[in-house]
Amino acid sequence: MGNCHNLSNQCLINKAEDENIDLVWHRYEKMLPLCGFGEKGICCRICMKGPCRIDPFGNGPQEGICGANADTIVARNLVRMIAAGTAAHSSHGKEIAKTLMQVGKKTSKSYAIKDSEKLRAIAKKMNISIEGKDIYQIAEQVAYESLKDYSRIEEEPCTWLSNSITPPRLEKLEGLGVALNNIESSVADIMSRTHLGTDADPINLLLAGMRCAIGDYTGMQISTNLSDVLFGTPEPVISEANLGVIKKDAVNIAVHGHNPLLSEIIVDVVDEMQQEARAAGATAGINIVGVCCTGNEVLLRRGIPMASNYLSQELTILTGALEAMVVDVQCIMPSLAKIASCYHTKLFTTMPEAKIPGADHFELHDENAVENARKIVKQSIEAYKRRDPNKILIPEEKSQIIAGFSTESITNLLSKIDSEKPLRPLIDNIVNGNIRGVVLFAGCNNVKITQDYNFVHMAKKLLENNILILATGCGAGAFAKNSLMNSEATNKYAGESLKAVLTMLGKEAGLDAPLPPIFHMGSCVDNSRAVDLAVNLANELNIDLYQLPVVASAPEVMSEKAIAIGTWAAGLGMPVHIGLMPPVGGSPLVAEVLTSGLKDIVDGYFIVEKDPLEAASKIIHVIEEKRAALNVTS
Ligand code: NFS
Ligand code: SF4
Repeated sequence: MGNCHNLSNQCLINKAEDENIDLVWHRYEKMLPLCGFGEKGICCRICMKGPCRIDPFGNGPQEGICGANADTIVARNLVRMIAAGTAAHSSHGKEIAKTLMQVGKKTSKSYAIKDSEKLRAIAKKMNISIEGKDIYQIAEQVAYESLKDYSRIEEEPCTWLSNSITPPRLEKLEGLGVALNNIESSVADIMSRTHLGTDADPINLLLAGMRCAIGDYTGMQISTNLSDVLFGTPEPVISEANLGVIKKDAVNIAVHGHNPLLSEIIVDVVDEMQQEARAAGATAGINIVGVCCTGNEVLLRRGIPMASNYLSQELTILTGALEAMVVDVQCIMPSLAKIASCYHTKLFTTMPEAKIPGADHFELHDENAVENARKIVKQSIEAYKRRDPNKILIPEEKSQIIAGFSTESITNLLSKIDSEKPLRPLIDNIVNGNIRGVVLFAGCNNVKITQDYNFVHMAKKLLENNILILATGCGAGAFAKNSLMNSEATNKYAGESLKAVLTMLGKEAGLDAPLPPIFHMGSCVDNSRAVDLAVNLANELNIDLYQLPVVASAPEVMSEKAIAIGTWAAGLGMPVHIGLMPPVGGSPLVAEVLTSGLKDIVDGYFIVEKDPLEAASKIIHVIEEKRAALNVTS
């Protein structure tokens, strides 16, 4: 089977070729060369006089039929990407808030409050009085106030924005008119102003894009915090990652997508159905594995192993040992249906807004969630009996991981060292230079880059330079799969002073080994956790976010959601590294604003660098600059 070693993921790509199955990499090859106009963002399909495209070399048309030039077209396209990303993330949060509302009203059949302590803390943060209220009344009110962030008419900033960032940052965003009052109207505003013949000013468009992206951030805060209330706040947990977590003798079910409303229920019903699976011949019972951010959600809260991040999702089916893939929303390749049809694998869609031709649709509503989850598991057990043993090839690769680094779990751990001021030990170690700075890795995989390569190579260099890493989304998936989230990785890759800190913290945690050098904070919406940590640090130091030696990075950026995240991260003051140029190259003006002009307005800005080692060097440079400005250069 070609040149694959130790049954690696590559073996499955070879297997696909042997079986004449196209995977994402093959489809990419067939797509080359990619459309240069699209890549530069200078094609416009906004009205039917077009499509129009601007000649980037200056020989052909320099304006569309309506007169829109490259700057207008690029800015319009970009902010529409932000709007789509924001819509995706924040509708996820809205579903969670609506579910919490039902729980509060005691009308939910499938969900309950798992973390009432967090619920009370949230109420306090939202200025909701809890005097004399029971937990359900508090839940209802928290849900109500959160849902207001999607519907507010009054011109005041969203609650989850104003209660979660530093005071100077809020003031700055308000001054710029980007501290939005309503997430959904910020999306609608983008669609409206980018309609033909409305906003033609690239700067005005970009500002609206920033406001919408801040809405993306707000929706993430809601997603993370209310999910914690319903499903529990993550605590450190040991698990495994990579395709090797798929078990030969188990009924393997992958949960894929983003919203924990589905995957939590699947995990719940599995316990009662283990016997049935064994009776069907699966001696190892039922094995749930995660893909993409839904995978991250159940990994952090339930210790469910992670099979794959975005780009290798198809490979889970190629193992021939996956009975079912259950998907909810976002980042699900439609190709899964066709690939599943070449195997015994069932593909289940579960959300009304995300159907895939060829999949079986079991819609998950509060009234029937448990019942439908059981049906899905039952059909997966049935599928097990149809497995073709000749088609099974499970890679051996898997890594041990420690995940579950919520802001709360990090703070709890630190409070063992200083119970009065838990953040102090972290701050002291940043100030004395043992930890030079912090990089938050987020975002996707992109087929334009060898999967996980940039994440891994950047991380190794940053760790060597005593920079602590936080990770979410498919970035976290990349590190988990590549053995960078365990104690051994600290010993192997962390610079001396970072290693000493992590070893000390590991001891405090009762681990007898260092903490991992990269903290897995969760799914993409859990970028809010990293912001919370940074905001707490900044508040403790009485400074604003941009002054911290903190940088965000999405080296294999791909989705519209990632564009939204990058934009708000810059809006909150962070330098944001991205490994690929977004489709803005056709407007030197827009590109200049994003990589430089933005800095004067919001302190944050984009650094575009594809080469991982070069990117790491640039980040280190920025971190040292920030340290110097803070006067902590030791
Ligand atoms: Ni984030 Fe998570 Fe992954 Fe990218 Fe998609 S799964 S929400 S968008 S590809 S990191
Ligand atoms: Fe062309 Fe203008 Fe229509 Fe876009 S909006 S397709 S640039 S005419």
